[in-house]
Formats: sequence, structure tokens, C-alpha cells
Amino acid sequence: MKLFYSPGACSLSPHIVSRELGLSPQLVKVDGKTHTFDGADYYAVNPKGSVPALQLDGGDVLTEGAVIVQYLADQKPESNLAPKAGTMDRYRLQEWLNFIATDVHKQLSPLFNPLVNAEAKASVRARLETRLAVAAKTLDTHEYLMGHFTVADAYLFTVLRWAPRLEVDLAKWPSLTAFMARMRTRAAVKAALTAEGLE
Ligand SMILES: N[C@@H](CCC(=O)N[C@@H](CS)C(=O)NCC(=O)O)C(=O)O
Repeated sequence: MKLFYSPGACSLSPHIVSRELGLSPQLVKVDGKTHTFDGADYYAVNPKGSVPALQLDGGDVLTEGAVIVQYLADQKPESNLAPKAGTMDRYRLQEWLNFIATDVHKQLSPLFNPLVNAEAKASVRARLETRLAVAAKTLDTHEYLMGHFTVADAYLFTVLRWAPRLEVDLAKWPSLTAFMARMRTRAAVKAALTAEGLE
């Protein structure tokens, strides 16, 4: 398998999950500005142009981080990084993944955009607070979103890693800062950060 990634981007989530599972997809670095990798056109791999993308050995390409992490976890069901498909727990996991993708990740995106003005960014940050409070409430009483470590935690960690750069202050939620610190102690997380040149 090949995992197309850009350092520190949301592709860090499937990268962490791969390492948690002991899978070793070939890491292919994509230049997010030129949408190329090794001189080749990334749009030919993923017409959306975004990372992550996972190319399977048979040639199929999977996109969408929330789907890729489930595919990876399903390769090693005994890991319980994603509960068995069809169970209520799996739907709970998907609730978290969809929430992180749409209500956290894609809310953070405008904060990276230099064309978005300060007033609009302030409004985005205010809305984000209500979403972060939801995750924080669960983490007040659980070490991980589902109680035990799952792929949703890798995704939440990946997007909250951007918070300081985007002037989103996680200190308001001690359970979120504790979660980030807990995640950083995991060997797979450390290895992924090092491999992407982030630490
Ligand atoms: N819907 C996609 C969005 C992925 C996404 O936003 N990727 C960003 C990096 S975090 C990206 O590649 N942006 C550059 C681009 O789209 O050209 C997913 O959830 O996987």
C-alpha cells in the first residue's frame, strides 16, 4: 500500500493509525502547493488533490481520511481500533469521525486562509469552542473518545495539533490538553511525528 501524505496535514491521522496497527504503507510525500509527488501529477492519483489517499496493492485508491482509517483498522480487526462493522459501537465511532471531519477539521480550515479576515476568523473560533466543548466533555471522564484508543483519537489529535498555530487556545479544556499529552506518549504517534519531520 502507498499512503500519500503531506507533513503535519490531516494525513497524519492514517499515518498514526498505520503505525498503531503495525502496517507499513510506503509513505509518498505530496507537495501541497504544486500537487505533485516525485515529479508526478498527484491529481492523477486523487482527482480531489487533497491528502490523504491510500493506494491499495491492487491499484484501488481510497480517499477521505475518515474512511481510510476505518479501512486500515479493518485489516486488523483484533486491534479494536475500529469496532466491528454493523455494531452500535461502530456507528458511535463513525459519529466521532464525521463530527471531527465536518465540525472540527473543516471549521479549522478557514483559519489557515490568509484571505479570511480577522472578524470572520473570530466567528469561526467562537463556533469551534462549542464543538471542542463536546469532545472535552467526553474526555473529562474518558481517556479516549470511545473509552479505549481508536482511529477517532488519531484524527482528533491530528487536527488539534494545529490549534496553537491557529490561535485556538486548548487550555480552556484541561481534558483536551491532557488528551494531547497522552497521545504524544504513544509510540506510534511519536514515530509518525518523527517520520514526518515534525519533532
Ligand atoms: N475531505 C478530505 C479533505 C482532506 C483535506 O482537507 N486535506 C488537506 C490537508 S489537511 C489538503 O490536502 N489540502 C490541499 C488541497 O486540497 O489541495 C478528507 O477528509 O480526507
